[in-house]
Amino acid sequence: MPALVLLGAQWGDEGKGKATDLLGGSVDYVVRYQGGNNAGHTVVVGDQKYALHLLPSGILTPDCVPVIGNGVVVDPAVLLSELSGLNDRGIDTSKLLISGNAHLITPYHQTIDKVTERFLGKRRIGTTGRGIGPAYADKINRVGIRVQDLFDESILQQKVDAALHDKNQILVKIFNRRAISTAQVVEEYLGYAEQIKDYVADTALVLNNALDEGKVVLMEGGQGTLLDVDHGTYPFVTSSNPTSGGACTGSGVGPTKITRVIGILKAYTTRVGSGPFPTELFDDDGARLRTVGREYGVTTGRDRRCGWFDAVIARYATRVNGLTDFFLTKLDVLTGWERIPVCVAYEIDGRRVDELPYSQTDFHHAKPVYEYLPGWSEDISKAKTFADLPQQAQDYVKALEEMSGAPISAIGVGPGRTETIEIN
Ligand code: 2SA
Ligand code: GDP
Ligand code: MG
Repeated sequence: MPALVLLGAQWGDEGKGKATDLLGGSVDYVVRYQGGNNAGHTVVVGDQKYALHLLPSGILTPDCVPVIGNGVVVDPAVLLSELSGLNDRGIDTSKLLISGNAHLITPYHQTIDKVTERFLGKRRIGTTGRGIGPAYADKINRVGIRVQDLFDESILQQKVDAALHDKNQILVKIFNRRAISTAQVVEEYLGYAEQIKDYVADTALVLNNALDEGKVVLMEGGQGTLLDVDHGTYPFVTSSNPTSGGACTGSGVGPTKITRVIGILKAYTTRVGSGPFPTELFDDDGARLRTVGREYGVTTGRDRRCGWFDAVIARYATRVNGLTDFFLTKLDVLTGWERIPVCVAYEIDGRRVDELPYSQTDFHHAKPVYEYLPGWSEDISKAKTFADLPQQAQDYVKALEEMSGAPISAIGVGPGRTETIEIN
């Protein structure tokens, strides 16, 4: 039986949390495979709203095993506070599994994230300040601390010491900050060891055994395709691989086990942080998308930048992820516009370009080429079938499907679980 991947097709915040929660009832495991507590995945169940940062959205489905895979960077303080927050609301979190190979975020990663952003000034990435980039940098530089290191005090001490050696020089000499003490970090992290030890497992083995037994595994991406460190708008990206390849490396499940790759696609576009965004709006339309769509960062509370749908990006997401289908979200937010612009191509230095340019300079110069689709004014939030949608909304969905290169298998018409149209 299969593994499925669910990921963001744009710059994140497409509604992955809701989509994962929707599928939760039909899968046995939900795995986060990259990122960390930079993510903000919202799930609305009845009158309850949950904002998940590090934990997989499947944690809200009683029979589902939530897994934090080896590709995730884990801040143990955030992990414990997220778990206790859910426990206080009556959610059972005891099934959680955490890979012993996942890397840890420490306070020095957060410090470096923040001072680097300040140092970059106008060229800053607009990170979430959670220490994500510096933690991944240590992983790649082979000086990272892994979850399993928490259970051997001497190893932990040596590794923290090694990791802090260069960082303290940089912090003190370049950034004029105080040095961080190894002893303090070790003491704090040994305290976490006791509290998380029962969750730690060889998750790659668990998942592969489960797949062999016919169980269904859903891999839930954080952020989105255009924030991928390899395939996104580098350097304005996160430091991991939200694209489908990352699901394999970040979980230990091989590509031959994956039978479906779902791209979550917002009916318009948003982005938080810096970087190019061809369809960004600076006018009343942008402000209206933000207000109606409640486009504010789930982790940082920042205003999200808003713009029209960009089909060039959607096609690119289909290509680099090998998408089998899309869930189109937030169609309801577009209700009330007389006509809706959709970007079908770019104009770059006087040329029409139909595919995302690989050159970052070209992408910075890309201007949207718009087609205008008729809007609708009816409330669509109660629509249960595709036929319930007004003709113009049906035509908008069909046009997006045609331009984006993969079928749309579900449509979101509101934040709640039931505000979804499934298409067979
Ligand atoms: P980082 O912190 O190193 O990962 O930041 C690098 C870039 O990645 C972007 N990023 C995100 N984009 C959309 N949503 C994210 N999660 C939160 C949310 C964001 C928030 O759900 O709203 O609350 O601000 C997320 N996480 C990282 C980030 O903006 C940088 O462009
Ligand atoms: P994620 O990071 O991809 O999980 O998305 P976020 O949770 O950061 O942002 C998506 C927001 O849109 C959340 O507030 C969701 O509750 C909300 N949402 C998801 N799907 C829909 C939809 O179809 N319509 C509306 N109006 N809101 C939605
Ligand atoms: Mg989000």
